[in-house]
Amino acid sequence: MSLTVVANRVPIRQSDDGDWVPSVGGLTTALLPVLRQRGGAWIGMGEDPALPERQPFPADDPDFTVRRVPLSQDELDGYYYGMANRVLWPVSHYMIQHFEPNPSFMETYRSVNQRFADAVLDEVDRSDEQIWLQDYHLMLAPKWIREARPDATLGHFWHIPWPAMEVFRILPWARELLRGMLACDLVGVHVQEYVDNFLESARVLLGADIDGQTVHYNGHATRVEAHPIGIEVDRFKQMADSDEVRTKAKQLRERLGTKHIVIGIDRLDYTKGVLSRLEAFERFLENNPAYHGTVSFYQIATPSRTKVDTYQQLKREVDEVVGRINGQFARDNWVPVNYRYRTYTQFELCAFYRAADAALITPLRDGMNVVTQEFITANQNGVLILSELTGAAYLLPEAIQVNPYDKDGLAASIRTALEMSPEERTTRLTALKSTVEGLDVQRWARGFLDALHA
Ligand code: ADQ
Repeated sequence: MSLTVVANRVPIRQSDDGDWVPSVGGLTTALLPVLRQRGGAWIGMGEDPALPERQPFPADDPDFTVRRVPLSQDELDGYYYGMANRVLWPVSHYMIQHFEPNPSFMETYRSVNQRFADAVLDEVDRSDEQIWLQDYHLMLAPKWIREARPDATLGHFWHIPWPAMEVFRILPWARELLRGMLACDLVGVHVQEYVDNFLESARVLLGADIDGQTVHYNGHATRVEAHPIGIEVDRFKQMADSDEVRTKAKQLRERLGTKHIVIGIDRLDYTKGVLSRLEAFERFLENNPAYHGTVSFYQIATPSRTKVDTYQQLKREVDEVVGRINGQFARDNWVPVNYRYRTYTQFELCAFYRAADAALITPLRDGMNVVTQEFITANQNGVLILSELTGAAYLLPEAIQVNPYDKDGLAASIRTALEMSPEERTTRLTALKSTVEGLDVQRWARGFLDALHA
């Protein structure tokens, strides 16, 4: 049975010598082997104008097709920068202050989703194929696919939180969007809380019948299930264990020269809690003068959605807080906050994970957060401080869990982490590693597709 994956982005990029190669990322790694084995297609918007609209991949011995849905600048502005980034993202993360309900965004979102649906219908000619849509960019496409192919097998994985019904209903188009999702046979989310929120949204907003975890609406049944995503555990283990990473980690420790290193690694996004984390570190320094000169906080932020004003504003605020903390506390041979605004390779990230005594992963809301799993896999004896407002928190009770809005609590947790006995660190990290091993991303993909088949 072949597979058609529909995602915002395509899974390939052009290398320096002009060849098309798989891009790096959990989703690509999980799904490319399935596509290679079964054949089918990957449909995405493909921002790179050099990408042909349709190309067999890999070029020398093709297993599947990569298809691009080319979007005009206006379409990109309305569908992606507008509806996805300024409407669905903030509402799903409970950050209503960033919500911009502009009807023209929704209008473009409808037409772009229609174009994705048309591309699917064009690629998929047999009803026994599985069609797997990804994420909040594609809530309406399932409905149009279903109308044209009533017997299609349609799955959808939602990578961000599905918010509480009372928050979801803030969207002026909540019912229309839900009806789009309910054309699927299976909707997957990371954790049970999001399953419950989805079911409640369907029950209250559409009057759908709920039977266990199945929604009956308009003559169609949609199962809603938790399938927590993982990382490529083996590859991260190997990278973290390589000589290159060990050497880099050692060099980093020597360069920073402090007894303790605490790290934060995120896309620069207001949901990730970078600002409040920095302020908590500032509070930690205020409350614990004995630690001055002994701790370095290393925050890496990868640029993200840089065309959206709120993200530009966030960047300015982060620059300012870093400057303020270093201005107040730095002294000869000690810079308390090391901040890098750039993208690193996974090897480089592994060196940071390995060098750290503690990771501060404190999103204000996060569907799962896989940086958590990368840290757990690559690190050998550190402490994880984790926001309780992430999907990951449901799965990782051995982390020190914090409320990211509680600055004093967060500051206190840094001290707890640095003073934790080696035995307790080991016990906690061993338990965390064992959970993360079970969440492997290939297993996640197989689990979802098997459930869709069932
Ligand atoms: P994201 O919001 O992107 O994903 P996350 O799960 O944290 O969030 O993944 C970020 C990825 O980017 C990680 O693989 C990390 O290594 C990488 N990254 C971060 N900073 C980087 C840097 N400076 N340089 C290079 N790489 C960097 C969405 C949801 C999450 C959900 C995932 C998967 O918002 O909640 O976990 O999808 O479903």
